[in-house]
This record gives sequence, structure tokens and C-alpha cells, in this order.
Amino acid sequence: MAELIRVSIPDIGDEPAAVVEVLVSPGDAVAVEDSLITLESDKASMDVPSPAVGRVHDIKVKTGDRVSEGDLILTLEEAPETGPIEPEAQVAAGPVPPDGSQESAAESSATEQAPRPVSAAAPAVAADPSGPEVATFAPAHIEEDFSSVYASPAVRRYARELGVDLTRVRGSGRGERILNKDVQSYVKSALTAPAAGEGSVLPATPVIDFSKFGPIERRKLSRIQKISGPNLQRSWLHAPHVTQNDWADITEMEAFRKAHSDEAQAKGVKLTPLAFLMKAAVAALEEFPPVNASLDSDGEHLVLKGYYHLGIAVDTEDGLMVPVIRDVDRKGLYELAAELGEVSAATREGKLKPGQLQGASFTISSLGGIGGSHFSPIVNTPEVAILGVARAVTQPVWDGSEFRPRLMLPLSLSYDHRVIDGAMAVRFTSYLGRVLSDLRRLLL
Ligand code: CAO
Repeated sequence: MAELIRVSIPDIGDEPAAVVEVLVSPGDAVAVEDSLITLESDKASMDVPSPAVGRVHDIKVKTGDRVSEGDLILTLEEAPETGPIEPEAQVAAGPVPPDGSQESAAESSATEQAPRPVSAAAPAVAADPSGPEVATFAPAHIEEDFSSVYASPAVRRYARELGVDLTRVRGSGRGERILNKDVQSYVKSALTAPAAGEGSVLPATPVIDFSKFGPIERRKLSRIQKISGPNLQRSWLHAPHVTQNDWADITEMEAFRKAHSDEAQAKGVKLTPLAFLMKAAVAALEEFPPVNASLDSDGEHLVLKGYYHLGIAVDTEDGLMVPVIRDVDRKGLYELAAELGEVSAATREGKLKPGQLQGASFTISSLGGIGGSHFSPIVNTPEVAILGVARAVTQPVWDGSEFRPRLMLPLSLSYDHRVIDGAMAVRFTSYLGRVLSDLRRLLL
């Protein structure tokens, strides 16, 4: 009977952490330092590596669990320390019966074992004098930066080995988390992409010495610009963009908003037109599901989303960021206004929490507080549309018998023409305009 090693949560500090990924399944062969699970706290994400060579027997945690130091992760059926184990070797060792009595017996026998040797880089496996052998170890790696990509340290390590820039990889995991297989698909598609001369390679931009023409200053791009630049370029190149411009009459909406601004203030929130736009956008997305969708990577399906998480473009000193406000369909105007205030402040102060930049199904970019009129926002792929909103202006509008002053809001919907055609786009903006001009429609 192979011995069972109990693998538990190492010292991760005082705060419990969430299990965001279980990277192994019962029966999987693991080597020393193979990642078993990924934990995420408010401050960091970390992989918990295997302390020994073996085969996963029984997993005691699942995605979403909150765990603390000492909690049992899994039991590992021990195998000789000979590097990656061969499946045949395990068959020879025989499976551990699933009933608890035999497991306990195996665990008890493990207590009598001296600590097994592990490689210098591997975590230590300590014998617990009070009970079965318990493996504890330090987290493999800690990532402090969540703003760029959403991937476990093991995936980051794998990408580094292959020289893959993770900001270019689309994640297929929960919350668009990047998994090993996404890195593999990225490499595969890069290798099979048409070579130069077949139309896929952009001509190089010439290197110019601008100092020949006058004084210059070289200023470093901000971290956000360095991350968002390639994303914007990828979106621009992949999605054939069209922008539909339109107007919405928000005269009554603004009167309603202003009439409630004192009430909002008393609740400690600032009610701007954006909260109304978010609710109206969700109404339009519910009416036109393909606008709240993504193209499947198989190129044959559209993934229609049953959730309404809106990305909101926020202007920061270091560049543009797009935090996500979730479940907009289930929130009221004051709740949205409060969340908008909190999220935009957190974005500007660089205090967004893990996951707050992922999972949007549609994005709104509002320049209304600054000015301008129609513009062409870039679709935040893999979403298929983005709504640009500029500053409302009072205009003379013909009502059939006379011109009346109406407050008109410029709307610009950029969309991926592979998914949305012009007719749907203009129906979407018309519908949105009707909702904004008569908010009672939100009740229908
Ligand atoms: N028309 C007229 N006035 C508007 C308006 C509009 N469409 N939108 C906002 N306003 C007003 C607000 O009511 C507020 O007025 P008061 O101060 O008199 O009450 C003022 O403009 C400032 O609003 P705000 O910008 O602080 O708040 P917001 O909710 O409209 O926007 C946020 C929040 C975070 C989206 C915004 O601050 C921001 O960063 N916008 C820039 C986004 C960006 O850069 N997009 C470009 C990306 S390229 O695609």
C-alpha cells in the first residue's frame, strides 16, 4: 500500500485566501514543485507546490473555498523520488482504496517514516509528531501586480520559459484567467500564422532621430500605457471596426437626475449621467444579445453572455484603465453611482482588487465630463462593442411644428463587424436613445 502524504496550506499570513484554481485532479501524477492549487488574497496570488513526487489521491478543497494555514488541501499517494513518475509505475503501486479506514492506516504508517528527501529547491516535508505526516512549505511565488494579466505564477513561469508576452494571451479560465492551455494555443497560433509577405506582418515603422529637427525629450511610457498599448493594437487589428454615431434626447433624464441630486448627496453619492447610461445600456443589451457577446475562439460560435458586467473606461494620470462593474442589471441607480465613485477612485489611486479588471461583457467610455462630441472608441476585445459617450449639448430640435431646445447626448457605438452589422448597430443605438429619453421604459 502506498503511503499517503497530507498536504496542507502553508503560512499565508493572517488573512484567509480564496482557492481560485485547482490545478490537479485525483489520479494525476505530480512531481516536486508542480503547482497543486492557486490561492488569491487581496494582496497576492500564489501557487501551492507539491512537496513530493506522487499521485493525487483525494482533493479536499474546491474553487471558491476560503482557506487558512494548516487546512488540508489534498492527500498524495507517495511515489519514489525519481523525478516525474511513469503512469505504469503507479499502476504497479496499486490504487489506494477510497474508504477512510485504509487511508488512515496509510497515513498512520506515514508518521513512522523519516522525512523524505526533497530537492534543494523544493519545500520541506516535516513529520508532525502529533499525527500523520503533514507537508508544509512556502508559497512557490508571489505576484503583487494584478493590473496587467490574470494568471497563476505557474502559468507566468511557463510563459516566461516560452518567451510569451501574457498581455497578448486571451484567458479561457474563470474570469478570463489565463491557463496553461491558453499559452499553448497562443504559441500554436503564432507558429501557424502566415509568414511575412503573406499579408499578416505589419511593415516596420522607420526609426527616426527626431533631434535632427529640433529639441526633444524622451519620456518613459507609463506602466499602464505599456500594457494597454499592445491590447489596443490587438483589438484594432483583430476586430474590423465600424462606429455608429447617434443622438439621445436626455432633457427629461437630466431634469430627473438634477431633481434627485440633493437626495443622492444626502446618501453620500454623486449621481452623474453615467449611472443612467449603464442601466439604459443593459436594457439595450438585453434587447440585442449579440452585442453582449464574444466570438468563440473556434471561429464557429458566438458566446452570448447571461451576465451584464460593464467595463468603465477611467482616465488616470498614468493612462486609461477599464475596471468592471458587475451585475449592473441587478443594481439600482444609487448603488451604481456609489460603486462608480468607489471604483474610479480606486483606479486612480492604483488600489483595484484582483479581478476588478476582468470579466466585462460590454464597455462604456464616457468623455461627457470633459467635452467633445462623437468619437470612435476601440472595442475592448474579446467584447464585440463599446459605447462612447460625449458631452450633452442643448440643440434646437424640430418637433414637427417648431424647433425646441433639447439636451442631446452624442452616442458612438463602435462594434466588431464580424458579429454586428450596421442595421443591428443602429437599432441598438436607437433603442438606447429611446430608453434614455424616457426612463419609464426601464420598467417595461
Ligand atoms: N454630458 C454632460 N455632462 C456630463 C456628462 C455628459 N455626457 N457626463 C458627465 N457629465 C458631468 C457630470 O454630471 C459632472 O458634472 P458636475 O460636476 O457638475 O456634477 C461632471 O461632468 C464630471 O463628471 P465625472 O467625469 O466626474 O463623472 P462621470 O460619472 O461622468 O465619469 C469616469 C466617471 C470615471 C468615467 C470619468 O471620470 C472618466 O475617467 N472619464 C474618462 C474616460 C476616458 O478617458 N475615456 C476615453 C477612452 S478612449 O476610448
